[in-house]
Amino acid sequence: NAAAQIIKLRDQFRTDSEVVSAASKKKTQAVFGEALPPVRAVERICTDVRDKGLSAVLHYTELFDGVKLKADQIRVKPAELAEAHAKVGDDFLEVIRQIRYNVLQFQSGLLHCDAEMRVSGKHELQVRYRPLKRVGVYCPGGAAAYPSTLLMTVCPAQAAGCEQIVVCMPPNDKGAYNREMLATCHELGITEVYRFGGAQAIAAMAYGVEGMKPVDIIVGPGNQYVALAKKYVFGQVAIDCIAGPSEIVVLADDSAHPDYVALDLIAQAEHSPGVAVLVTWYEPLINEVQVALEKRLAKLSRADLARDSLERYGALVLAPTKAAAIDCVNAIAPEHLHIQTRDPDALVDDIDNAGAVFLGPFTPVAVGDYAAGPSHVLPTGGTSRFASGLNVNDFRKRTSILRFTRQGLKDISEDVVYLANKEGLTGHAASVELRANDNGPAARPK
Ligand code: HSO
Ligand code: ZN
Repeated sequence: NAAAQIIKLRDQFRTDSEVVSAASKKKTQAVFGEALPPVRAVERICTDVRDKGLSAVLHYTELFDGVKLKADQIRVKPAELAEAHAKVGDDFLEVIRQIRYNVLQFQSGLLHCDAEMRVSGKHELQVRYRPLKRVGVYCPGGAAAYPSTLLMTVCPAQAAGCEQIVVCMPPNDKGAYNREMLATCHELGITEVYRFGGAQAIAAMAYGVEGMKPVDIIVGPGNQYVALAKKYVFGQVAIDCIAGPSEIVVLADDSAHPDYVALDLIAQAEHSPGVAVLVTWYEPLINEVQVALEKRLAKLSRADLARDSLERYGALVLAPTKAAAIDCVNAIAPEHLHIQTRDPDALVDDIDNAGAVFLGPFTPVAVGDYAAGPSHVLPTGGTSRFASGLNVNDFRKRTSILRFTRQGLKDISEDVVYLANKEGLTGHAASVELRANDNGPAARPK
């Protein structure tokens, strides 16, 4: 029941996009002259950018971000990137380098290998992977600046061997005017950085605009408009996922330290909004965590944001049994699951749905968010039922390669001809029969 309630609360994010709320009315009335639900507003922005190009991007940047950019200000100049890098300080760069190393090492270890086999002992099949050529990374600049998100999106693409990586960030002090963000781009070797944010940035990357070629895949988190725009342009380009608010479920028993649990919940709740849920079958922990939350929130800089998330999307769930607790986690299918029990290994096999699982008291989600190696771009909103976190192979595509010999073709031809004729596609059948019945030279006679 608790799971059902949490899922309902969380689904609100999806249904919100289809209704005209007070907030969306105010926003869209001013921009479009009529009240639109977010999903319709995003459709308008994307088609406008597709049809009118850069002028539409600049128009929406002015209306939504309140920044009037000239065409020559949209791309961050190489000198600006170099200057940010020179001024940011060695401490910062050393951290970025170390994390980059961790992420590259992990992601490189995941690369799928090309494969080769003979099927039915005759024909030769291969699978070959190639990197996508041009990647678009979106980095949000709303609640905070996120150099970590640059690392967690750019490094997997680099491990895949992608040649061109483009970064779009909103034109503000958390985005494309932020020293750490620009310095991180420079450190990672990114030279194409644009001052676009929101749905207009996603559309610009998908369709291309004057001065910016279209990309093959768009990755990275963002607000509701960004998420809806990615959904809209999917098909024109690939996307990683439709990212919603951060989520954590802590699965704990009587061994869990209430302060540890409380801070893990707070850490995702401070994303504002963040979904933070404790599931336990040890009743006293509920109260203990409640007390610990109050104590910890009192000392926190983003306490108001965290408190707001916890009130709206937080829950402390008492499950009747351990098995019921596991069912609850699988039903929620969280982005992050942190197992804080005496023997986490004994539980992890029963978890079917989670973007990332953190085992034991010394593996807080924050280590995954910042430094461990797996990307922190993970499936949210219950999508870990079918989706996975961003990884190096998302930046590669697969091509199958086939080769038959004359005998191999003869052997398979009957099946092909039979099924092609059943489908009424006699041209298909004929293309095989011609060869199977031909014992002459394979090449055209000179
Ligand atoms: N927890 C976020 C990622 C993040 N945390 C960035 C800190 N910075 C993803 O769910
Ligand atoms: Zn986080």
